[in-house]
Amino acid sequence: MNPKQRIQLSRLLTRLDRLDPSESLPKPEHARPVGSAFRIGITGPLGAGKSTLINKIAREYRKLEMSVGIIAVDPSSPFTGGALLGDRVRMHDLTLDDGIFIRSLATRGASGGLTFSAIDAADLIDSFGFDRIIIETVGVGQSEVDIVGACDATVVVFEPGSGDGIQVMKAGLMEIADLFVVNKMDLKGTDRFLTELETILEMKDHDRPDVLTTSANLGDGISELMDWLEDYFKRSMNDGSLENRRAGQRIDRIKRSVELIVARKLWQVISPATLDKVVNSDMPVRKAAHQLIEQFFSGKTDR
Ligand SMILES: Nc1nc2c(ncn2[C@@H]2O[C@H](COP(=O)(O)OP(=O)(O)O)[C@@H](O)[C@H]2O)c(=O)[nH]1
Ligand SMILES: [Mg+2]
Repeated sequence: MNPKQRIQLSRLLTRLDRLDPSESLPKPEHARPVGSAFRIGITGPLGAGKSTLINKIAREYRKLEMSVGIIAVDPSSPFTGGALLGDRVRMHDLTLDDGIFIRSLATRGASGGLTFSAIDAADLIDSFGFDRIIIETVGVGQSEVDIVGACDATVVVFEPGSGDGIQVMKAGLMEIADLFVVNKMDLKGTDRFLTELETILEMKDHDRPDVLTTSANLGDGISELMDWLEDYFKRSMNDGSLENRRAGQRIDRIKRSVELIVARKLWQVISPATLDKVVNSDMPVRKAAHQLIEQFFSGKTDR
């Protein structure tokens, strides 16, 4: 990616972040159809080593002459200023590479929440011709889980000895993970954690995700992780599961877009006075909402 394209992409991403859901972003020059990049969603608790892993993965892709777009969804993101200094230093040489593009999303954006902006951002980066897109989220909240669930492969990273096992179940990470990575294998307590994870996985009734172990800062297990990712990509492309998964994601996004646009339009035509009247009535909340919606769809609005 040349400096001019880099600037163009950065500007479009900034515009995207401020876009109203009913507007569309202009198509960038020479845009490639969206969907060519393989998208990897990486989530897990803060400090598990996700950024360190992503750094290593990105480097491996560069060795294979593939370009990588990285989206970090984290209010305290290490990829921009203001965050953890150590992380920033780690990412530093990556940011000087032409084949790497890094973007942080810390705000909710205008266009209907973090999930929406993150996936739209991935589309945009994809259209600029990147081969791989990696999205990092701190995966405990619902929108973080939604984001990585909207990728082609979902990787959940844990560090042993932090009592995360229970969190896996609570946060719904079991359901979305295609792969569990147990990082920091150089630390104590890894065996116990692996046993605990196995126990949890055995209780699962649907497809069991694979488990890999790494020590990201030492570079251990990275080549196995790369093999897994590329193999997963090939496999899901060949057996049609990638296509199915993307089709389902597309339906979800279109539905969500419709909801956002309808809500936006509704508040444009229902006047504050009408809203006031309903708010100040004794009507139950749900009934009040129904009344506003009926008014909207009947077209008998006051603006
Ligand atoms: N001992 C050990 N520390 C690691 C490993 N991977 C990452 N770390 C350290 O763990 C801390 C958090 O890593 P980071 O990648 O920022 O975690 P994130 O919050 O999940 O993105 C940093 O100080 C890393 O250097 C590992 O495999 N072993
Ligand atoms: Mg991080």
